[in-house]
Amino acid sequence: MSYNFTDFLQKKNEKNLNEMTNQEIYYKLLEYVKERADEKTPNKSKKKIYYISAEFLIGKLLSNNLINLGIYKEVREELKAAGKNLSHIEEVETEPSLGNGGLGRLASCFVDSMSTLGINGEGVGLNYHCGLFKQVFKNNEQKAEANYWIEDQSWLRDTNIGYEVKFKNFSLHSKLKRIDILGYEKDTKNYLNLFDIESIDYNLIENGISFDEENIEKNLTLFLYPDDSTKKGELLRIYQQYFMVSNAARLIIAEATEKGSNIHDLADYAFVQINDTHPSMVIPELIRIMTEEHNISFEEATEIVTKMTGYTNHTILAEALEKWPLDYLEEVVPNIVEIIKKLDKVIKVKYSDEKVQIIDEQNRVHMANMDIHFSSSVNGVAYLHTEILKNSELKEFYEIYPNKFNNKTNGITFRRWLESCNEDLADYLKELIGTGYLTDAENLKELLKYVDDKNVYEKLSQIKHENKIKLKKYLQHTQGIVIDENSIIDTQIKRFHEYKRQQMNALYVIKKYLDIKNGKLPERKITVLFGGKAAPAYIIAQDIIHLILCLSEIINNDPEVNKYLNVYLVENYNVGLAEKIIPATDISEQISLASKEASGTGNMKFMLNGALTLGTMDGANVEIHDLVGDENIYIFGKNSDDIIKLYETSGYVSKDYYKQDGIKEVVDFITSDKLLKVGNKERLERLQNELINKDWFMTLIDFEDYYNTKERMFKDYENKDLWYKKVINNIAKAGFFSSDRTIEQYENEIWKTK
Ligand code: 26Y
Repeated sequence: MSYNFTDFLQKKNEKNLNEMTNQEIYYKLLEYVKERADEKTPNKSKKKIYYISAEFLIGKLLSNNLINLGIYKEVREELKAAGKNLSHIEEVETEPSLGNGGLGRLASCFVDSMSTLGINGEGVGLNYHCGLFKQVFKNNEQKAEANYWIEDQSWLRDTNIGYEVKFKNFSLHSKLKRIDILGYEKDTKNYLNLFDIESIDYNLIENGISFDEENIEKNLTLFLYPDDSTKKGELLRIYQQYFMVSNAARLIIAEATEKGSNIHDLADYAFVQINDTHPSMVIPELIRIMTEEHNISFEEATEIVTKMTGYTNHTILAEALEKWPLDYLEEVVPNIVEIIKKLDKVIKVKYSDEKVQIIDEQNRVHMANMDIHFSSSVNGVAYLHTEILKNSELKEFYEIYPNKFNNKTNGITFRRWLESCNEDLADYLKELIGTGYLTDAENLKELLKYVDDKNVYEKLSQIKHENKIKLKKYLQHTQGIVIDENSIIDTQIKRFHEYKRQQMNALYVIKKYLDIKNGKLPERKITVLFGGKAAPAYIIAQDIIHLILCLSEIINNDPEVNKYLNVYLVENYNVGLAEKIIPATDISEQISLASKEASGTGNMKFMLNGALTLGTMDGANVEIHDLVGDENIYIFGKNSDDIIKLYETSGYVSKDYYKQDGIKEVVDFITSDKLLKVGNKERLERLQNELINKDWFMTLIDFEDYYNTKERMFKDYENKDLWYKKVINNIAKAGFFSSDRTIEQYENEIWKTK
């Protein structure tokens, strides 16, 4: 029954493979994979999970789908026989940019795992036509351009499903687009449901990513919520969020009704996981539909909705917890405001504590507070993060609802983050321990048998070296960057944010540069790689990007220094680049200020691909540390208790640290003549001033420990046996971070579809 790609082409009377261009082959593969996916039946169970998320950072899908269909190698061989190279064909695919970073990538790993585990669970989100901006560098600064990723032929499938969504001044008709989510070697599949409008108008885009923000009927799904620093930007986000959840609510009710629900029993048919507060309006929207259209009382509707929803928190940063002004909501969705006010009243009657109110004294709606009161589960995304939620950030809520709080440590799909991105390592693991780890990642522990085997060290180091060469070729050909495959590769790739402290890594680079200039030479060349975008409205993050680009210009062009140190910030970091950079990396930089990174998932990807972590005791680093032990990870810096106390007592004064030996000189270099010659004075001075006089994320407090720990790492790297023993320990313990484990916990402890 099963037919290969060549059979498919013959059946369609296509040209021979060797006569086709890579582009033509890509589109034929797309068709072929879609046809193969048609053979799979959607998962079925009475209860279905709706994972609603404003972001799904799915990455390219061709190779992942081929792997999940179990035909990756077969197709590659067919192409090879015709003189074609699958990896060149993969380059033809555009990368959807339906997300910012960790939260969106997590949602994508989760839909992959739900399909792989045969859980009836689907993603629901929006089909942003230009998604997140494309980053380009000009004059050592970040510029934003529109990223048109949707082509005539794509993984999106049209459906006949669509609903009427009513706003205050107009209605919009939605159109549902779907992407198949294939499980790993499964006969079943799920969908990623992306709602869209048909009236999108690309002509609204003026230049870069600026566009007419008021023309909602034509811009609703044009971009991934771009700028919330203005009222217009915030209103657009409210429109997007309501459009997303109103459609989700309609879909849920339609699918449940079809299966026989009378809506009173909707909680037996559906569970909604709310990914951060962006989809929170689904709670009042479901209550509104039940009361207005199904004759259910407000009390009963509230009870049903509470039972069928769960809220995941991804941050403790106050500025990321959404608080919508009531009058903004009035302007867009007055019907929802009525419900929110009723819910607020229920809480005001029960509790007097201002901290747990839904509507505060300034008439702002705290979306997270509404979620916590009116859902049945509240979870953090790593052990430490959940503890901080319970004991400090959401303490008042934890006292009211101790049983709602639970932890679900994040995970990553090993199909993409090992099998697909690091084939050589995956093949070698199979040679050593068989294929058991593919279905139960904990089986990676069997690698520990080889922890003292020098042949294994040798082979792992060869694979790493090969991956460095592959990365070199790729970066050379796409970005004109030439890295040295014999250098140690030290990588920090993630969104730019002060709490993630790329600025601390930049200070390290300055110190290393000064060391080299002073004759203190590293034993081996160091390549420092950065990648990441900064929100267009986030000035200091742009300044940090500017500093790194200036440093890279100076260092890479200085013949005295560039033999020992190279620094690159790759342009337009995205999922595809991560897949190439991670397998080539030796040092994984996870250096957030303790308590601030909820989990991190890059840390898990690096560990699985044989890099060692240089990190603070933050997010999931804490669990990596617990698993591998002190000797297999490089931990530095203050811990979260100390940091939380410092914030409470306002006990951190950056200037005190600035004055210390070894720090002042480094910070002063930011506005040295050398840098000002290639950089923008205003940006560099602003950043330096920030570090000396504010430093809200305490860069300077951890700098010395960071520098010393990194030096120790470089020294250990020179002892291959020591280093690769640690690498094996890391890969062997990475099984815990499979998103299959995370999803099994959601299923067993919250969703219970089976
Ligand atoms: C409100 C709006 C501006 C907003 C947009 C995007 C707020 C937050 C976000 C994205 C947050 C995010 O990506 N959080 C990350 O979630 C990951 C998955 O749980 C965590 O690993 C990571 O620590 C956290 O920063």
